[in-house]
Amino acid sequence: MRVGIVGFASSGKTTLFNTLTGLDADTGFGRKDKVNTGVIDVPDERLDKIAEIINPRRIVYAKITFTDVPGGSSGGNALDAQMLQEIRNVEALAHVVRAFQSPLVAGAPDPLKEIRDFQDELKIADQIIIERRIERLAREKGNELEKALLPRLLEHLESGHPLRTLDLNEQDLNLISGYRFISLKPIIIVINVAEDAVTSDETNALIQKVQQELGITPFAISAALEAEIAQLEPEEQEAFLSDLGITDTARDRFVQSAYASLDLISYITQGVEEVRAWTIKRDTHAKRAARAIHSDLERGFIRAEVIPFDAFMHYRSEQACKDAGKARVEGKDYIVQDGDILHIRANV
Ligand SMILES: Nc1nc2c(ncn2[C@@H]2O[C@H](COP(=O)(O)OP(=O)(O)OP(=O)(O)O)[C@@H](O)[C@H]2O)c(=O)[nH]1
Ligand SMILES: [Mg+2]
Repeated sequence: MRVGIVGFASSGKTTLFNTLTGLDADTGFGRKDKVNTGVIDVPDERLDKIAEIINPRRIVYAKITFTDVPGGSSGGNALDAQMLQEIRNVEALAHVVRAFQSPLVAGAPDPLKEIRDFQDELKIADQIIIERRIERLAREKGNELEKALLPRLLEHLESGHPLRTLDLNEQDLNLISGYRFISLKPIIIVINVAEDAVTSDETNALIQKVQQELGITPFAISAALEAEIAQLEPEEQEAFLSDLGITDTARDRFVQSAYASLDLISYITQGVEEVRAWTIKRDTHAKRAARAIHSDLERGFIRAEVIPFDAFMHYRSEQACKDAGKARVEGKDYIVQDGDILHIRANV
């Protein structure tokens, strides 16, 4: 999955990027023009446990590619054409909001305003595209379905709502997929707080407020502190975190929070060659889920053979699961569950 780290200047995007990827991109003032990219494995104990049993040649974790997209200041044209292009290319957004006092920015932080302003940026960018398209469609022959749909999108944006809160069916989504609207993308809000404020009352109040206003549960972190911790050796990291009363690294917490708020799950494929996780949206049916592996598998989908993870752990082999009646054969409409071990049969 590709996640764009977005937000206004000096909110701590690159600091968060470094924390998550373990890389060392330049932070601080005047580093606005560079887009950073890094890939991480999504930790998944289930893969390790299956591998212990079947000893595959390799384990392939799901991956998240982070793109750190610089942004301008709130109030101006924060996102130029190149930045918008970068954002269109990702599948989900992590919006970093500054809630710490910064020597680089005058005045006290105002995270709620920053959230509202950035949400507006996303909506306006989409609105401009839609308005232009509607104008052109008025002059040209075009798809009638699209002609009917676009004004609905525009109205939703004009009344102040991002496209992701509009009820769109699969046909609608297919019609507009080429536009890669940015207010349609699922979003995580990362509130970057001062080192001593991760669990403060003020932070908790802010989290609640954002939850009420946007229906999104934000994730609070002190990126600068976590970036320092991420530079330590693994054993030191653990000791340091447990001193702070934190059990997981920022990366682990971020990934968990991202999967929960983007409503993602993983299914697993296994064999002597590899044990591997594939990320999909919750409530995806088996045929569509096959696309994560290859679009040919979706096109030629015949059936899915399913073993729940817990059954595999209990019976410890595919054959034993079958003998115990724990392996099922499912059709294209089966809703894939988190941790399902699948064999997808297809005509390819
Ligand atoms: N005190 C404190 N400083 C932070 C924190 N996170 C980032 N900073 C500092 O804020 C400054 C800006 O951080 P960056 O990560 O470069 O911000 P950015 O969002 O990438 O900024 P641009 O790329 O210019 O848009 C750096 O000096 C960081 O060290 C934090 O949690 N607490
Ligand atoms: Mg930066």
